[in-house]
Amino acid sequence: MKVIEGLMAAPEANVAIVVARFNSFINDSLVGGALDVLKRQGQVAEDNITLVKVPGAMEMPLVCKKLAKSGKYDAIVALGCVIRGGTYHFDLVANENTKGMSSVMMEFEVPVAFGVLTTENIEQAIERAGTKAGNKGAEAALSALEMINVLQQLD
Ligand code: INI
Repeated sequence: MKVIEGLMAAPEANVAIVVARFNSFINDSLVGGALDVLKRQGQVAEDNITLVKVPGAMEMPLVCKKLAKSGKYDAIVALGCVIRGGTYHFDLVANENTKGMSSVMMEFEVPVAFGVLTTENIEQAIERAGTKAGNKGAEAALSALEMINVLQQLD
């Protein structure tokens, strides 16, 4: 049986992190978790990590598309947080964000790790940004590292 699976170290990789400014108090913790994983587990060189800040989750797919299209990055880690409010706005932003980023991944064959929280309230967001439910930024970075290595083996 042939098994293809990714290691977590990717010392030669170039990785972009795209982060939304909206809900930045949550997103900053997601970035911290992602950087920690990329550097300590992935052994990705600091110089090979690019951080791009965008206004909100709605703008993330376009920037992910430009980065993927450039051919410069082995993976993109998308970090943000959409918190439900009193209106339908949450669904629009969350749906467009998810749809847009998954279409970038399929079109350009560059993994876009999904570290965008979609929560009912601020408490749920805090729980997932480095407290009792872990750090979804760190988890997204881990999946980016694994995908870089899986895709390398498939190429
Ligand atoms: N952007 C987010 O990243 N999270 C949110 O929770 C959010 N809400 O709820 O409004 C949000 N809105 C801004 C949106 O992403 C765009 O930046 C804005 O509409 C300008 O295009």
